[in-house]
Amino acid sequence: MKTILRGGFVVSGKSSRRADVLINGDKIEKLGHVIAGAPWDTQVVDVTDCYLFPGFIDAHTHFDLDVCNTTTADDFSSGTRAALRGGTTTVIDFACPNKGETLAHGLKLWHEKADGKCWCDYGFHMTIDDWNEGIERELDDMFAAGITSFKMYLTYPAMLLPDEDLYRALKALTKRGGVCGFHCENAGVIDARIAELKAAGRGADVSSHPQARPDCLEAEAVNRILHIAQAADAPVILVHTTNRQSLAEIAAARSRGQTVYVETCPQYLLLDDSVYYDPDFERAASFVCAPPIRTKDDAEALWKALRRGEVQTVSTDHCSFTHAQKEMGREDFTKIPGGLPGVETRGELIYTAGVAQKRLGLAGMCRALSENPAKLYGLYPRKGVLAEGSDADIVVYDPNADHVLRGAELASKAGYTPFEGFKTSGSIRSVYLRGVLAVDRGEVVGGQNGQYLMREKCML
Ligand code: DUC
Ligand code: ZN
Repeated sequence: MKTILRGGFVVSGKSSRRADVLINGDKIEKLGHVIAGAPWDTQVVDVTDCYLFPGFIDAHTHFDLDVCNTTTADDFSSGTRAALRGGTTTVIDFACPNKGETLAHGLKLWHEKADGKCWCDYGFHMTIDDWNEGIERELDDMFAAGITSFKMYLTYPAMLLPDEDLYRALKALTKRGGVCGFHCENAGVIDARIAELKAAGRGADVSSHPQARPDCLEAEAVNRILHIAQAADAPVILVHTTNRQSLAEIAAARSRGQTVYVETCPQYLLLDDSVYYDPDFERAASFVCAPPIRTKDDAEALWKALRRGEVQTVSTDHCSFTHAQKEMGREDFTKIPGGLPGVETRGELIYTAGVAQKRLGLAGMCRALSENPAKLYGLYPRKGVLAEGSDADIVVYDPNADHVLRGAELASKAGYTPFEGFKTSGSIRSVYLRGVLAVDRGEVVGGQNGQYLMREKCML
């Protein structure tokens, strides 16, 4: 059975053009003016005036993750179902062994969590929160298992590595052609500020959360890892980058000749830190994530950097908790589980606040959500582009079908969205996963057919 999507604008990282798309099985067979074949073996779908994007890739999700004595609201089933509704046909989640465990154990655990449950395709990054000869030896097994990207933390005692191990690990990864993402926040000073805020009687204020973790402590960690990477001669990825000061550190490293890839997330582009000063605990706590949401000025700096290609990817850091879970921190802000739902709303938010508001072109959106993550994480050109021979992962975006985001209508088990009441410009009409209609006007019609993706090395 073949399908023709007729009359849409095919968007790429360079431009968009009116073209029909002929899907044959799970691949794109042809782009251009396609003549329908025999009516009994070709279905024609009218997508006149819609934009056709390559399926979005969310390279930063946390499904079924234990955090703060609880587990994220979304597991791989609800999380990938939500992803598909948002036009995301591939997620890359962070496999996360505990200190003292092997990488192989972490990988096995993540396969057990994900295999057979996913509604969209999926891969894993591997978290490195321990460093020794055994882990170094395991790196080759990770590449053989299709894992070419890793993550290290500069904060959280349970995850933190000392500088000498960050350096050694970066060298070992670079030697093998791997890339590593970093969560950049200074651990020690944040702990000291938390103690100060509690001593001042501010332990139950949600606004203590951003005050404990100011932008300068993210920028300090960005600066430190960039200098360690300079010494190790290693490329780095800075995940969930939030602010102007960090961007200045990145610009300085690039001017020294370093390779730095930068990710940001919709919450840092569209929201500002006033959300933490809402007197309603439930509302304020629902925005707690690390790093915290910054100022309007920081958001404008991120948009500018995204437009200029200085920020390459927009993923979500989807790490969802219900309001009931956030209640755990009503008396102590450090016990509010950190993380926001986002996998389901990213495409419409970036289209609305970016493309429709003329902060970003269609091609820029395509690069940030599809093409660049595919190249950075070794999925290109199977994913990330609508081209002959690529997987037929397609988002049909109707720019005229505005709607209002409502948490209660989303598939995520979080039960809310940080963008409640947000009026979108246009919406996702349908989503195809490897040639099969998976979402039709908001309804998930596919099955749990997500495939594990073996990834190649970085090609960005
Ligand atoms: N930040 C969060 O807010 N949640 C999960 C992990 C992270 O880095
Ligand atoms: Zn994260």
